[in-house]
Amino acid sequence: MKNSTLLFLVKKTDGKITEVCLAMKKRGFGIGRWNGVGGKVEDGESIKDATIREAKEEIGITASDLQKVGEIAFSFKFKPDYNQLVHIYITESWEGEPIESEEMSPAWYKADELPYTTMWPDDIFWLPKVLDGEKIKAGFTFGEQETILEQKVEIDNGGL
Ligand code: 6U4
Repeated sequence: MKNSTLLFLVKKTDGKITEVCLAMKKRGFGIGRWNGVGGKVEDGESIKDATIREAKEEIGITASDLQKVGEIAFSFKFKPDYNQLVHIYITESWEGEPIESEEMSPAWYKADELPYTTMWPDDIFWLPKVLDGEKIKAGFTFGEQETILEQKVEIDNGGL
């Protein structure tokens, strides 16, 4: 399965995540959905370097101090080319302000008011756990029209 990355910039208050930067995907895979920033890992590139590169390309910031919070295997029953293992990170550290690119348009949301109905349908099953400080390992299988056919979400605070 090919590797891809997903990064959420977060702001904390008293140690708790209170704000999350999402970005609207303007083209291609996932168009019309709010999500973290990220994309495919290129040959010879480390997963962390890919995460930093994609964040720069998509919203113009230079992220550092990435915290790995999850891994999710996505299978698309009718579009196996889309199958991917997504490596998920959060960070409170970056340089620059998120800005719009050709690919994505960023916005800040309160952590307890994320627009789950215009996000990937799997997000509601794992992102609240991540924002609560848990680490997860998960798997989702999508059917036609990106509906969830199967899912498994495990808390994995030791393994990542
Ligand atoms: P190009 O070829 O530049 O359009 P690239 O930016 O490399 O592609 P893209 O946009 O295909 O990659 O990356 C997919 C992004 O979507 C990654 O950040 C991972 C994320 N992603 C994929 N399936 C997801 C899902 N079911 N739920 C989710 N994020 C998903 O929240």
